Amino acid sequence: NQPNVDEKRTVVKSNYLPIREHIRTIIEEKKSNLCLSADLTNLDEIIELSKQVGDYICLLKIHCDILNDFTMEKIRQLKTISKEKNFLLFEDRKFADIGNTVSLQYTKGLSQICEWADLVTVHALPGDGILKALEESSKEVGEPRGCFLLAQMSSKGALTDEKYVKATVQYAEKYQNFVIGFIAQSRLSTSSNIDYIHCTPGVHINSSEDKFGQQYISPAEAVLQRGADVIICGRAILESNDRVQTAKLYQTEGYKAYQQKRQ
Ligand code: S5P
Repeated sequence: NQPNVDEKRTVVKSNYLPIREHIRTIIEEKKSNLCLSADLTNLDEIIELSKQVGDYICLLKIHCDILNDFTMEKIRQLKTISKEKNFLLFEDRKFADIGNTVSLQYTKGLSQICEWADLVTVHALPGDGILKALEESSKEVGEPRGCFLLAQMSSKGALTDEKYVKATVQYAEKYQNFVIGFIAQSRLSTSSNIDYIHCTPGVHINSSEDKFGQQYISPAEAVLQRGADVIICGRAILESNDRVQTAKLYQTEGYKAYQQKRQ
């Protein structure tokens, strides 16, 4: 006998912290505000990497549509590691379609994202129906789910001007249970006192840009000047000579700034 949706929700309430609080707790417990952006094309490699660096990160972000070897069995293995190592799994899907379509993209297809991704990214561009659809779909699984709204992008020429950012924040406030924070390049002012989690990508110590318009800042700048809670690092770690040591370095740098900011 499968529990019905309401029974599943009761289980959620008793077993899990709300997701925003959960992330803050992980950050404090593990002394890490590092999100590793594991932009690799092989899920076996991500699984191995997550075992090696899992202790030093609070979130693991992937792009499941670039994986050559995606299977639900493998993604469940990654999920098990995320629970053992206490980080959340984050699919950077950047949903950007009408509500009905995103809800299908979220729950169906080969990757069934909603089943395993604690967090996803969503563009505000289509209007707030996108959030209504994703939130409704997320309630069908027996675990808490949340999203980050993309408010500002790190890439040169991004069209996310002030008016767009303001409207994005308003959507976040309307769907404050599902939208747990923002992908942003600055601290966004909100009219509520919700402690939205701000994640900042485009973080690299040794580089200032890539050849396609990505723009980088240091972990300290991201946290102290731009107001990030979580730093998102990809190639800075993936392309280093020693991924584990470099992850530790970004963990240390990021958390030092996080503590400084919260004092
Ligand atoms: O504005 C953004 C938003 C995101 S989610 N800029 C970004 O770079 N990202 C993602 O962060 C991007 O899709 C990639 O997965 C990661 C940055 O990778 P890096 O290798 O440049 O650190």
